[in-house]
Amino acid sequence: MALLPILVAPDPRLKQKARRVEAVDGVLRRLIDDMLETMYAAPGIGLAAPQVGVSKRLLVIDLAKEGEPKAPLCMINPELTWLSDEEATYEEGCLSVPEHYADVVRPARIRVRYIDRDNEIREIAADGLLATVVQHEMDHLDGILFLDHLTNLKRNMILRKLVKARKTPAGAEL
Ligand code: GNR
Ligand code: NI
Repeated sequence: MALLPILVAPDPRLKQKARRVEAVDGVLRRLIDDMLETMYAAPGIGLAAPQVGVSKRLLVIDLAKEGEPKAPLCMINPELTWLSDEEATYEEGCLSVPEHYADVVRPARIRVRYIDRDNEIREIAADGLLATVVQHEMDHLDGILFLDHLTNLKRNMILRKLVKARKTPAGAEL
């Protein structure tokens, strides 16, 4: 198991459309395990492969709260098969947009079809936070960040701060 470095915006690799996974093999399962370990360590409730520099249509999610048993979800080549007209607003954050949070409006309920880590085709319905996180992670597979759902003004304000924070790491003088 290994912790993988998480890319931070603005990074061109976060803007690329990821490629479909061709085979669920041992190499991919190792990547899934490393992504889960990286997500738990961050800590985060979701992580998409492009965030660790791997351009594959693969994501992991775990909404279990601290103290609850782990409940890892792994989705390979996920596709939304249904979206509700009803919308929901959540304050979103992103491990690739550290320390910035903003309200994002998305469909409130979805159905998503995917391959799991045992190579089985699955389809689940999701609402609440799970529906939001699945959509947030699937956006990453298409090179979209939650910032892209905000006004240009808000997005550019956050991107400028991220560039500045990179030039001046936490704790540095000036
Ligand atoms: O850890 C995360 N929390 C979160 C909160 C609200 C909506 C989406 C998320 S996903 C985020 C981890 C992440 O960046 N996944 O891509
Ligand atoms: Ni994210």
